[in-house]
Amino acid sequence: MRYLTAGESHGPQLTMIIEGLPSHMPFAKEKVNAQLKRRQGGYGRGRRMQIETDEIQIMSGVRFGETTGAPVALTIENKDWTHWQKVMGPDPQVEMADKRRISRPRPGHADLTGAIKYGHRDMRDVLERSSARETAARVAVGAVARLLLEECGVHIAAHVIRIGRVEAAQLEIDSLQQIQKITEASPVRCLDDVAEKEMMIQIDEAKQAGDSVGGIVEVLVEGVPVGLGSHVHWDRKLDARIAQAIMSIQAFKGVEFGIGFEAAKRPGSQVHDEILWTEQKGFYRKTNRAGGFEGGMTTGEALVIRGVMKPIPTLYKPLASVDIDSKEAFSASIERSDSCAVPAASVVAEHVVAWEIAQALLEKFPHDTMEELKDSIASYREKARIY
Ligand code: EPS
Repeated sequence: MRYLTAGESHGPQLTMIIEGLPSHMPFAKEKVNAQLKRRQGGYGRGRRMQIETDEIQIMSGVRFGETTGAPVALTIENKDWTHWQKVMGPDPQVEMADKRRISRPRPGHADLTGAIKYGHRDMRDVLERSSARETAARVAVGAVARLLLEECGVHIAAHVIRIGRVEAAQLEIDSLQQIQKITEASPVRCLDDVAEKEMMIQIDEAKQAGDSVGGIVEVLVEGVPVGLGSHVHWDRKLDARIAQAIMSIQAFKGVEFGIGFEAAKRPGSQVHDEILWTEQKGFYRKTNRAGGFEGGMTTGEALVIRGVMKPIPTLYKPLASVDIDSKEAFSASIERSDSCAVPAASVVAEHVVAWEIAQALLEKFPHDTMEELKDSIASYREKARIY
């Protein structure tokens, strides 16, 4: 299974093509739209999100509420396009193209490097595609993967564990449904209601100071069968592929699994997870410090994946930069922006992970039809239990 996305932040639409889904997968458009709505929210978002109402249009591959097995093409309209038609249209319009030309690169963005690499004198041609608007496309694609995972008994949740200086307390919450319920009601998608308030103050302070804040999100996945991914070759290791997926989210700078970087500080006896067995559960681990992976394969334990997002680099507080025409120093100009997109990024992280797991599932099990996929997963799960 594979996908492609296309679309600029202020172009007419985002376009997604997913190829390789099984036939007869129930396709509830409302479920995809509900995920898109979750991504649009969160405390700290800017004015653009008041303009957009992200919803998919299904262009192919779905009939009477089910996939046919043909490529699924989806689009999301950019409502802001109405303000940008003359600047972002495909036809030559020299006058208007000049009007919104960007010659002043913003520190921390792809602007300058992308312009040098692709030979653009107008850095709008870089920023329009590097914009995090593209994460709407990836949530749509991940939400489709999630429809498949749901059918196969795999469930995902995410929460925000840090914003700026504020860290959430580690709370024992017993089910993913509970995590989903609490985060859905939290403006910063945090489980700890004391930290939540401090996080919001932190975002307000950053906004007032013309600054931005980053944070850390954690994704949890349950119900993943043992043995997705592979130890036999570097590019088949599923944790490595998930790491790439997380790192490819705009502004993400690091990723961890389980206890992650903490492993460097502990002796081996406090890092590795002891193996146990019962008739009912089959093999399982006493702890899950590995975050659900050994040898690049899923162990059957819950996946625990964290990603760190840097503060958004579009600042009201100017940073020094150099104009590409005059080569003179200037203070970066003010742009409309979010002051914190970490809560939204936790939703994006859920969906890029969903895609990787769905893809790994389809690599392991036959899947021309949904029935074939579900039957082979069920018999493999049973074999693994009594192995
Ligand atoms: C973004 C800048 C802002 C954000 C945008 C990402 O958009 P604009 O330039 O139109 O004000 O709102 O995020 C989205 C549009 C979105 O859907 O998340 C950027 O430069 O990355």
